[in-house]
Amino acid sequence: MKKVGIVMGSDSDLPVIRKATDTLDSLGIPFEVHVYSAHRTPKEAKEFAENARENGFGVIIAAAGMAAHLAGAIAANTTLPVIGIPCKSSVLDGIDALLSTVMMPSGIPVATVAINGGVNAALLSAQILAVADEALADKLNAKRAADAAAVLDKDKAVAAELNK
Ligand code: RP5
Repeated sequence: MKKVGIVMGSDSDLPVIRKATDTLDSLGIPFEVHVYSAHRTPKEAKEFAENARENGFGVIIAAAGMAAHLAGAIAANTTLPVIGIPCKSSVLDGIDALLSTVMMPSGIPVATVAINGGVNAALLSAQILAVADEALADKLNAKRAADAAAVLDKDKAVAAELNK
């Protein structure tokens, strides 16, 4: 199976990244994590993106906060799909990172998830890999069914308590 590459702009983004790695672990998807910043270590970020396809990655998750240009910078250097996670790390509550990540000009797409959306970034990367992997698609279907069953259990509990 292709790996998911995960890049974060700072180790202060780790709590968001752990949500992604936990989700990938639960689906048995291999991943590799790095701290590469678009502005502090631009050379390393560029090299990672340029070599990602030949290094066995199928999709890249890039997480950053504030003036978050990491996902766009990674996307500029690979044609692998890039998923951006805007991180909440400043006085602007992540709105700065959201706009910086989502508003890519035409030509270099970044698929942007919610602010601090580590789980959905992992699930979207799994869905991308599952296009060519039936076994992984089956796991994703099973997870959706289990998640739905959990919600219906909560419905029963709430209804039993409040619907007199
Ligand atoms: C961004 O700046 C990082 O992705 C992080 O979210 C934010 C703050 O970084 P630190 O000052 O905590 O290293 O580049």
